[in-house]
Amino acid sequence: MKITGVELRTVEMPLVSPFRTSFGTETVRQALLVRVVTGEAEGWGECGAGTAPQYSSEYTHAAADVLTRFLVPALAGVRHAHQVAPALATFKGHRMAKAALETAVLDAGLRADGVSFGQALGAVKERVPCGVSVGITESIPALLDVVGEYLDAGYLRIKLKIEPGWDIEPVRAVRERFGDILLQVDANTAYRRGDARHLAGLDPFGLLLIEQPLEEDDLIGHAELARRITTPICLDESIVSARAAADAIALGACQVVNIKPGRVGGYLEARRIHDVCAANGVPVWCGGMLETGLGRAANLALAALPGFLLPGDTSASDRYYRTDITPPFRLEDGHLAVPDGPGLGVSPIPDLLEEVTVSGTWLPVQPDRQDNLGSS
Ligand code: NPG
Repeated sequence: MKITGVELRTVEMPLVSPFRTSFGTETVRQALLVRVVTGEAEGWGECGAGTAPQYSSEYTHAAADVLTRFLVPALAGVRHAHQVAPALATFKGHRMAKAALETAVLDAGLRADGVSFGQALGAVKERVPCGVSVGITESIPALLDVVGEYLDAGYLRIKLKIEPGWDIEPVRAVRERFGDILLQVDANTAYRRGDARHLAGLDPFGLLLIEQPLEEDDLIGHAELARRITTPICLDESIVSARAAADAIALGACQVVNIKPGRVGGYLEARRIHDVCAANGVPVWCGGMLETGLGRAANLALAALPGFLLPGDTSASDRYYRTDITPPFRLEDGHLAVPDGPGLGVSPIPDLLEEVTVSGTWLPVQPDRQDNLGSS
């Protein structure tokens, strides 16, 4: 499979409602889409980076820049998705940009071979149970309304975003109103080691987990916290690779892992993390970064692997966007279907994609020496 070139496209899509977390509020999702063109097929990848470096150090413009200057040129000679990460390894960091590129190469290869993402990754389910992530709201009554709507829609698990000043009381209110639902919280690094006693205040509420309470480089702090609270700790931002997952587990820093392919450099590394966690008896679930239908399709395939034992942040298209750029993913009985067509199994609808595109660049991939010798 020879890669002819790569198109980078920035899209901006209004969210159906603002999404507030401890690191900021998003009202419009700015996403960088990557289209890889080969002689046989095209493939798509979506970069999880947001407008500003607040969830991680990556952001859309930086991702476009590193792809243009370094990552796309390094594809010369790459024939297969498994060769992408080694070809990019000389460049530090930028995992979300690397993930988008690897995903697009993988998608092109799988479409050419008529194999779905799910088949390629080792999916064992045709549909996956879905949760929903609920942002910080202006008041507790407003939160209860939002949670009630999501439960009525059929979501099987609720995740509440928390931060200092918005933690125990919202959790208590949701428990009191909705009883024994599957409930978890996500702090996005908003707490410090000294907050252990305060966080133990969440213990009586029987949460599935607390996600990333402390800073991403504080594995020891998480291990200490795990000894002081009974709510299981799940790591997100800290887990940037299979080795990081193995270290966190060995240190006792987490009992559950959130896998986001963008955060870890792609679906191939995401699968390795799944394998490490499964080997250690650690349940995993699939996180989300407000993806369009393209990223969602791939996340659903990953979430269908056997170690994904908890519902993920893989919500239906209408939880995010009035109009998605792919045919919408719809919740049925609390589940989303795993696409089974070749590659991602979905493609952007050209007119809809055009409407939300704010910029685009075409980057030809130079043939390398091997190409000139005629190998395929
Ligand atoms: O359903 O896609 C979704 C959102 C889930 O809460 C969610 N994502 O911190 O995990 C997170 C958060 C996020 C959103 C992270 C945007 C990064 C970017």
